[in-house]
Amino acid sequence: AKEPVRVLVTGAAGQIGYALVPMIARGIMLGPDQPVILHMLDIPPAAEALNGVRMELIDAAFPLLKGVVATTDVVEACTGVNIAVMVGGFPRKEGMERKDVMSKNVSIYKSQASALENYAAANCKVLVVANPANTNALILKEFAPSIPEKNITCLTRLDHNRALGQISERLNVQVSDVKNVIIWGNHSSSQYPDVNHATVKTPAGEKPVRELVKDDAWLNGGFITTVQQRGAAIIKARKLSSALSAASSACDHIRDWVLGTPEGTWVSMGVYSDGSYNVPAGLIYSFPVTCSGGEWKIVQGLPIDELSRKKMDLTAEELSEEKALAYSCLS
Ligand code: NAX
Repeated sequence: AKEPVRVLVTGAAGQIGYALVPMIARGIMLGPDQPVILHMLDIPPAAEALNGVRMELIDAAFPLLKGVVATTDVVEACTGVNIAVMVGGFPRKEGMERKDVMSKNVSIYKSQASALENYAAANCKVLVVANPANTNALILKEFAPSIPEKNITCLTRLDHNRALGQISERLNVQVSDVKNVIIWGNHSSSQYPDVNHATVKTPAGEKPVRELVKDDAWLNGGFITTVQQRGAAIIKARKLSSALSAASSACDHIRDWVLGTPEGTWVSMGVYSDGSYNVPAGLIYSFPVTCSGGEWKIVQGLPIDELSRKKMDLTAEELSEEKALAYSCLS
């Protein structure tokens, strides 16, 4: 039998946490033969709710779940974890300045970085979900220097999956037959959802999405804004932000990272830029990646047209500004 993997979920008493922990305990994240021990962290005002989640996990009698740590102590939460899914953060409230929200998250991610640095298992893989996801991940990287930078990522897989979903709806094809969309840049409305390399499996072989959709105005306009604004549309409809889709995408992100992407398929992940595609090095930026042996690699050599270049640069600029704002909160 496999040794259990310890998975940390911060903000576990929140809405995404509530959708995510049962998925992890059922093997959706790490596979149906991989036992897990869940570490759940939240803050003292949510301690009672967190304990309720712990009780429900026990009540669900998940065969793969070998233990639950539910705590408000960041050291206890981080100790020995192999995977850390960072969902906890300070949300933007009406009337708050961007700088004030940033400053709260910078201080949260700085201190949780130190706890992971000192107490997580060697080679711990980190996925930041909480917004501003890319910049929180960057702060975490800065303050956990002994964690390899390749191990620190942020979630743009939800945006990626939203793009697959839009193409599938538009063409009336199975979403599992659509692949290789790309989310470039920030997990914000400046992101660039790119279909230039995306394909659909048809009885006559793989066809480019552009050839099948036959509507470049939509692909360069309405499609992009729908994906960029989907989070806001969910809030409008549900009066709550995306939770089940965010949790499911977080499982997809970790599963593909650990177990590998299928041959010929890439996914989008926010990773530390090495300057690929002339994206400034030193930002956490979403790229197309393939994964194998527990490591991601940026897909190289894709041709980039002029429209794409502009959109990729625009979202990089926003990330550089966020980075500067985050650093200004440190001093
Ligand atoms: P909730 O407000 O329901 O839950 C957040 C939880 O985090 C709360 O239980 C809160 O007590 C806890 N928390 C706050 N500070 C903490 C700290 N210092 N340590 C540990 N826990 C702490 O929000 P939810 O809807 O679950 O969303 C969580 C985060 O995901 C938000 O930042 C949200 O913006 C972000 N999202 C990111 C997405 C992505 O694709 N990257 C999509 C979904 C989501 O909007």
